[in-house]
Amino acid sequence: MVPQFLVSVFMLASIANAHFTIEYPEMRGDSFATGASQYNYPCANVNQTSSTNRTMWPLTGGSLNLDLHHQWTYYFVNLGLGTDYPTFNITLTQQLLNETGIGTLCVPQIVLPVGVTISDGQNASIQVVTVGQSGSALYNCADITFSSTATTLSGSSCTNSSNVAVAVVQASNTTTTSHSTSTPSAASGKRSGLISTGGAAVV
Ligand SMILES: [Cu+2]
Repeated sequence: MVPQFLVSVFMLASIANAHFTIEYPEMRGDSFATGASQYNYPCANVNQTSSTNRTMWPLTGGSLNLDLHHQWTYYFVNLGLGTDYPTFNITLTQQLLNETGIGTLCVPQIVLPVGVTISDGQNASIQVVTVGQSGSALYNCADITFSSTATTLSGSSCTNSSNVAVAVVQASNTTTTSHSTSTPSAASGKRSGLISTGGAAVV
């Protein structure tokens, strides 16, 4: 019989090795380093320094590339305007998104919400939050400068792993008699199938 504490240690180790990284824009720093923890809001305890790298992002929004290490996650992207530790009060994910699959998730352009006006040279930070089955969130941040000459990643430089998919979480149909009475469109059929479990988490 395996002692319970050993099982716990192994589980913790596997959890710590997972988590996620922001591949683009460049992450503020190593959130796996000693003293950092992705469990820490808002930016995994990774501090900004005078040498903080800033990626140029187009004024209308830029690319986001994540390396995700869990079987599934909800994820959120928030924006904070300012140079030093801005508040992440602008959400860039207008809907609740459920990502499935371990690998690369690349969004060619995260479009800024209507009403958010950006000036050339504006500094900002991006916060990516993932939430899994336990309810505890993971955080990573990247620092950017909005620039009128910046471009988005395109084509082969921004593709998802073949096993990675994203579905918008929506209220499921409350009809209880049958799943076969409606004929979902080709566009919505597969995606809604991923999440039509009455609100329960999907692994
Ligand atoms: Cu993890």
